[in-house]
Amino acid sequence: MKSECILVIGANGQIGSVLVEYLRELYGVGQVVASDLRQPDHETGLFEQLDATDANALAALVKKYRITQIYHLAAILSAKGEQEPLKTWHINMQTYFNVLEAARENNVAKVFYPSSIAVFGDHVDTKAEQWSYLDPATVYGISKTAGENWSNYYYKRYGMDIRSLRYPGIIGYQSMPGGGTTDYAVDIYHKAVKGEAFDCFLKAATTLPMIYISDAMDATVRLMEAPIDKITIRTGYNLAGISFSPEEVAASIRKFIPDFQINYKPDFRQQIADSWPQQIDDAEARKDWGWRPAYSLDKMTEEMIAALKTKYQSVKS
Ligand code: NAD
Ligand code: AKB
Repeated sequence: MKSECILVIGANGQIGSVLVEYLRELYGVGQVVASDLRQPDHETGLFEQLDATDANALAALVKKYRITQIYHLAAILSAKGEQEPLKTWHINMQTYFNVLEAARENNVAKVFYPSSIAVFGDHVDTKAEQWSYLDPATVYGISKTAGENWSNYYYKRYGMDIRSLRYPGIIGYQSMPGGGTTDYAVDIYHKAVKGEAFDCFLKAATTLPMIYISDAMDATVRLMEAPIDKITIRTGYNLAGISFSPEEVAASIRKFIPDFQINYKPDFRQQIADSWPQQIDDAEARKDWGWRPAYSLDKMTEEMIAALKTKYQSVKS
């Protein structure tokens, strides 16, 4: 067991609730402090309520637990962010500045910053290369691009070990997404397993980059555990899993639930999706720290459906 003390900020969200368990298995239950604005539904280890916009409260937690690594997950995502752009900018940036400063002042050894495919915009035609131009169309994407640049600045200016992934849309059965444009790809499985038709807020052929939660966890820890000399990118690494459209995921679900039905009712999120690339080139992550995704669309669908069936059956009984 490694002697780390890890702080996860935004731990109750879609990624955090899975990542905390993953890190606790790896490092030990007592080595991971979960924190969030809200109390968790159930506590499985150390938890501290924290508003990460409060710099003093955040720094006090880092001191109290002698934190060695911070995973900073708190943010407002793309679709929700468009409802309140200035508030989104404030939360996404202020929380990150507080993390960077608390880490710098307290010699935190490593920081993880989750970036997103939302950093790309209209200048990417179909496939985003690592060094494609970044012209994000959403306030969320602008904040992620700025966050990446601040990560690089703190690395260069202060020598801090900050590592970052540009996550695609994350799909998992353990938790629900919190206001993104890729959320449909989680909701669709819940509706399918409950035997309900799904109203999709994107058009049938809208292809987006996605990744299964197990692959996302593997990539995150693989990046954070990589020897420091293997990390050549200090903004954010491109990361690819599986790209698919709503009609393709519906077809995959029908292999397991043949009568599944989907209707298309595009809303404001279509414009956000249209501004994002369809494919991601993650050659740098593969080369630098050996990244390889394990899940195909059908393999993910099979696992999602099996896990959600078990979940809903145990709720009934
Ligand atoms: P989420 O919305 O599900 O969870 C975010 C959590 O942060 C919530 O539990 C919320 O209560 C908490 N939070 C919000 N404001 C806070 C504050 N001021 N102080 C403390 N906690 C606060 O988000 P997620 O999907 O788990 O995403 C986690 C991170 O990964 C985000 O930075 C997001 O941008 C990034 N990301 C997510 C995806 C995805 O598909 N889920 C894709 C790309 C990047
Ligand atoms: C969103 O849709 O906002 C997120 C993301 C891809 O960053 N899932």
